[in-house]
Amino acid sequence: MSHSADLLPEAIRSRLEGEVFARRIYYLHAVDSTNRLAVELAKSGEAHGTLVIADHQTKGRGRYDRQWESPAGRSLLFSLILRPDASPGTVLPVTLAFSLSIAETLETALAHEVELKWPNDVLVGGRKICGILSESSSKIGRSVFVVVGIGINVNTTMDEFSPDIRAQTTSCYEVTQDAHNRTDLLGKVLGGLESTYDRFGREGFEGFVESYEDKLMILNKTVTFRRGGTLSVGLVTGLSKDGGLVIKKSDDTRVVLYDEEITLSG
Ligand code: BT5
Repeated sequence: MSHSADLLPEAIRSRLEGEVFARRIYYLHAVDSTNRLAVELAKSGEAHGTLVIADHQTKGRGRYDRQWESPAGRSLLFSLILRPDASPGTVLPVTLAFSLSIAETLETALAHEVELKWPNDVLVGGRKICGILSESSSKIGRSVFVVVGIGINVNTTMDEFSPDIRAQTTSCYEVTQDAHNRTDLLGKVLGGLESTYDRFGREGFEGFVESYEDKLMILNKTVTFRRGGTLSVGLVTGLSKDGGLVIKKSDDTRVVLYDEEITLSG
């Protein structure tokens, strides 16, 4: 299989639906991490909306130094450079709004229910199909840039994932048992992200809260989280207007999480 023909910039350009995202494209057959490269390009002044996309990553990044598995020729692996005209506090809600947008695009493409696990996982049947990693740089109260990195498992088969993640992972191919055209899917995903970004600019995150909660698979579920070195348990009751996860603890106190890892209890 030719790894790259379907993701070359000309093919991508022919599928673009929006006007700003991916007007400038850096395509790489292989790179360590599209996020790493996008951060470097953003630091040297690359424009808002620039797309960095690779057919293969040798050191795909997850959160907290975790790894993102990126078998060659199978996935969508890309990063967008954003230059929001707003405070660094927008990084979490933009990431959430983007994961909602990707979930909606995948739901249409796969004709299958797609769910979200706060903050950045997109799941089908409880298995992760897409992960998002946002990295930002700010200057006195203002984001200079945000790089949003997105990995979508498109035509990956189960045996291409390492054994330790197979049980929690899926791909578009595994869901529909059909190969998917990565460029078509990318065009749709980018179109959805651009209109989401525009709407976010007009309305903020508030307008996305209800739709996000509708897809939130941990809503009304008991989760465990670590805060200040202490493990706690509580019920997820929804999202705050700025994207925090609202939890009710057994003593009826309410906490809002912004950065903590959560796991489903029991
Ligand atoms: C994420 O991290 O989910 C963010 C992943 C972002 C990847 C994109 S690819 C393009 C761009 N360039 C980069 O270098 N990164 C971004 P986290 O929530 O920490 O999840 C990582 C965990 O998901 C791993 O520890 C594995 O358990 C699991 N995992 C790894 N590869 C996976 C895959 N391909 N599909 C599903 N789960 C995976």
